[in-house]
Amino acid sequence: MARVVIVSNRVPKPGVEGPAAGGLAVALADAIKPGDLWFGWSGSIAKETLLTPRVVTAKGVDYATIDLSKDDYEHFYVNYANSTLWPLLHFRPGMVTFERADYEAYVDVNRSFGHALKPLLKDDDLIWVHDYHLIPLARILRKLGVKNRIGFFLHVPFVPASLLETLPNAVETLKELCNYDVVGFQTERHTGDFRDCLRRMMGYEAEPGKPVKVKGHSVLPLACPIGIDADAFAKIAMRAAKAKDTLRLIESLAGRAFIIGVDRLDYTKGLPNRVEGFSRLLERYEEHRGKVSYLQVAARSREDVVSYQELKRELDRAAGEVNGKFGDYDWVPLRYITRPMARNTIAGFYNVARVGLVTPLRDGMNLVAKEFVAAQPPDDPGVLILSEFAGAAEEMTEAIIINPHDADSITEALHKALTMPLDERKERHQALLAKVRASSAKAFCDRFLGALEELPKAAAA
Ligand code: ADQ
Repeated sequence: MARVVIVSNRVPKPGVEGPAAGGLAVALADAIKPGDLWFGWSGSIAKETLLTPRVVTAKGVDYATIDLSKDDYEHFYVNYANSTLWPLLHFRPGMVTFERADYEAYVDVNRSFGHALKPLLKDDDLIWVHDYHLIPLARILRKLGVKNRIGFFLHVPFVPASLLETLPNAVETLKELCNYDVVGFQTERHTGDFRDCLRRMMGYEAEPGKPVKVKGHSVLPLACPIGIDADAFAKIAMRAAKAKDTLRLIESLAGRAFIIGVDRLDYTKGLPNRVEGFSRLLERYEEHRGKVSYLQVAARSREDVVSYQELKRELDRAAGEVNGKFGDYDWVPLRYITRPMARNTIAGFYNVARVGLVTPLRDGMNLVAKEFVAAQPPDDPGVLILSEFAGAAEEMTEAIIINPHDADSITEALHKALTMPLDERKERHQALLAKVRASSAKAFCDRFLGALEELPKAAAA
C-alpha cells in the first residue's frame, strides 16, 4: 500500500500512551505503518504560526508538527472550531457563536497547514484528513498543485439540512467538503444527511453508495464506523483488573455494585442529566441506597471555552448535592473526578463494573461504549446503558437504549441493569461483543483507505 499521510488538528506525542492520545490515536494505530507520516498542530502556542514543521521519527513513523500563534489558537481553535462547528454539529444551534473574523482565521490556519504540509508530500501518498478543524484543507492543497487522492473523515455527527443551513457559510462548507475524493462519516444516518444536504442545498444528484458528481470531479460519501481492537483491549482490562489500582477500588467498594461513566467534561456528553438520573434512582428505589457506588470520570477539556467552564460549575454543584442528600459517613454515592485517567487503569475499572453509563446528548460514535463491552468478563458481564443519540447505538442495539434528555429513562435503565439476571446479561454481552469485534479499528482503516485507494488517481486530480 502507498504511504499514508494522516492530517489531524492534534498529533499524538510519539511514544506517549494514555489519556492525551485519545480515540483517534488508538483507532489509527492500525493504519499507521513504518514510513508513514502524521502531520498537525503540536498543541503549543508560539509567537507566530510556523510554516516549517518539526519532524520527530518514532518506530519508523514521522510525526511533523507546527505551532500556532495565540491569535490563531483563539480564533481558529477556541472560536470557529469549538464554538461554531462543534455545537452546530452536535445539534446545539442555540450555543453556536459565529463571527466572520473567526472563520477567516480558520481558513488561514488551514492555509498554513497546507503550506507546511506540501513540501513533505510524495506523489503516491494517500492523504487522510481528520475532523471538523480541517474542512478547507483539500481545496488549499489542490490550489498548491497537490494531485494525490485526499480523503476526509468526520469524527463528530453530521446534521440535517434544516440545521446546517443555520450556519451562515453552510453552502461554502459543503463546497469545501466536495473537494475531497472520499468523505467518511461514523454512521449511515450522518452519511444520508450529508447526501440530503448536497441534494437540497447544492442541487446535486446523490444516490446511496455512489460517488456524487460535482463540477468535473466526484466525491464519495462513505459510512465508515470507527472501532477499537476489542481483543487487545480485553487483554489490557484483564491484566489491569488484577493490578493495584483496581484492587484498591474493589476494596473501597466494600461489596457495592459499581457503576462507571468515563467522558471528557463536555456539554454533549449529557453529564448533568446522568447525575440527575442517578439521584432519582436513590430517591425512587430505596433498595439501592448504600448498595451502589457510581464513579464519574469527567476529564476537564477545552477549558478556554466559556460554556465548558459553566458546565464544570454546574456539575460540581450537582455532584455535591447528590452526595450531601444521600451520602452517609461510610458511603459516598457519587465519586466524581475531573482529571483524565490512564486508559489501562480505566480498563480495569470497566472490568469490575456492573453498569457502564454512556448517555451523550449527541456523539459521533463514542468509543467508551465499545471499550466497556470489550473489557467485560464473559462469565459475569456488566450492562451497558447507551444513548440512542450516540453513533454507537446504530449497531449496539443489545445495550439498554435510553433517551438521554429524559432523566427518568436513565433512572429506569439503571434499576433494570442493577437487577438484570445473569443469563440476560450474558446474552446481551455476547451479541454486543461480536459487533464490537467485527467493527474494529482495523476494519475502519481498511474500509476508508480501501475506498480511497480504489479511486483512479486521475479522477483525484
Ligand atoms: P471524544 O468526544 O473524545 O471523541 P470518545 O469516543 O468517547 O469521545 O472517547 C475517545 C477516547 O478517549 C476513548 O478511547 C476513551 O477511553 C478516552 N477517554 C474519554 N474520556 C476519558 C477520560 N475521562 N479519561 C481518560 N480517557 C478518556 C471524538 C468523537 C466521538 C468519536 C471519537 C473517535 O466526539 O464521538 O467516537 O472522536 O472517532
